[in-house]
Amino acid sequence: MKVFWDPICLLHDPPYEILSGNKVPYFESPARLQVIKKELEEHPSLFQLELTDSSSGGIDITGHVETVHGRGYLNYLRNAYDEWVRDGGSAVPLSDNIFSGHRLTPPSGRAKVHVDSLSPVAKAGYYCFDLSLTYSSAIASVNCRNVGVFALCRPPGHHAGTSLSGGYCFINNVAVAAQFLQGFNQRPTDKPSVAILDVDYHHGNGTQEIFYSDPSVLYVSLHAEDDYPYFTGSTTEKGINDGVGTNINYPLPRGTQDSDYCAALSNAVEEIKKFDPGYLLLRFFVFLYRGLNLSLRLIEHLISLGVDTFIDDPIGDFKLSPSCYTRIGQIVADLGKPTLFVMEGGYHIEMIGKNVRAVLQGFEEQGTTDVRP
Ligand code: OKP
Ligand code: ZN
Repeated sequence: MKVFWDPICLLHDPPYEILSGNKVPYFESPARLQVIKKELEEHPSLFQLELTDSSSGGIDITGHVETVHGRGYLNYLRNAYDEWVRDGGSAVPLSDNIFSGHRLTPPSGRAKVHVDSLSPVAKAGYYCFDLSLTYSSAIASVNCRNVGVFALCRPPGHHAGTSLSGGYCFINNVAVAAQFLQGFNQRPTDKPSVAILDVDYHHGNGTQEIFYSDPSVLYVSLHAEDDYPYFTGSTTEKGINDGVGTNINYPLPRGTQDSDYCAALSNAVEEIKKFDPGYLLLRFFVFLYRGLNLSLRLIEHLISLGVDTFIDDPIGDFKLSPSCYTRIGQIVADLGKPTLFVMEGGYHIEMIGKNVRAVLQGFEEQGTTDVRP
């Protein structure tokens, strides 16, 4: 499996966050990415890490990001830190709870700022959203022989809506990738469908909002009921207008363990199969392409991969064991389609690498046996 990462994803490094009124070290740390990277590098026969070269330019991702996020919001993200400091604010990098107050400042009517002229921290604030990484992963994924591709990125994205950031998230990586893949796979007549399966502990309110009225994107989420972000994720949220039926939530109680989780995940996978009438046909072609050693793959499944469902996660309240992550990968592989995994949450530093590897390895090994004649 190809894994794409970029050192710019390490730049975003706030010193602390406020949790229940207490000042605590920032859980969404660069160490998360380092640990996962190290774990995957130790298994070179399974994972091939590739550096995305975002600094040398090449691909302009702005247009793709703008299909998901409002221009005013993006300008705000670019300019917020400078304006904050100029206005006498603390030079300590902004934490997400301050960013979530974005509606306090008018997002439009600002002068364009050249990224090069921004302060180092503001630059980090601009670049570290992993736009290039996810975009490059999407490109690479369609050219790659492997059935699975992993975008090893941070900060996570699934709480970021069209004009809203929160929960460590600023740019919705999986949404940008989904829109990109729809454009890339475009046939003259119809817009291809994609499915996003979100297995992070938290509900992806941002991804849900972005595609809520879009019938071409199925969003399916498993998450903790009554936990952050608190106001979204119920089973009654099914989409709106043309998008009714293409948003499916599986809220699960705190304390959920392996067996209940996997049962819900299997149901979610069945819903994705139902959404896709071409499922059996494509499964055949995946096999055929492999046999013919063709490299073309159309990615239609995206996984928002969070491992904060782990029993010892410091902010999640599920009780999944390490072995459950292999199982999650196997159940996802049962969809039998080329899949892009995009990193979301997971905050237990000692186990985050092993749990992520287990999902990817479970997917890869199951997928391999699956398409063998
Ligand atoms: C991001 B992702 C709970 C505070 C939660 C933000 C959590 C963001 C999670 N008292 N703080 O979905 O992993
Ligand atoms: Zn999460």
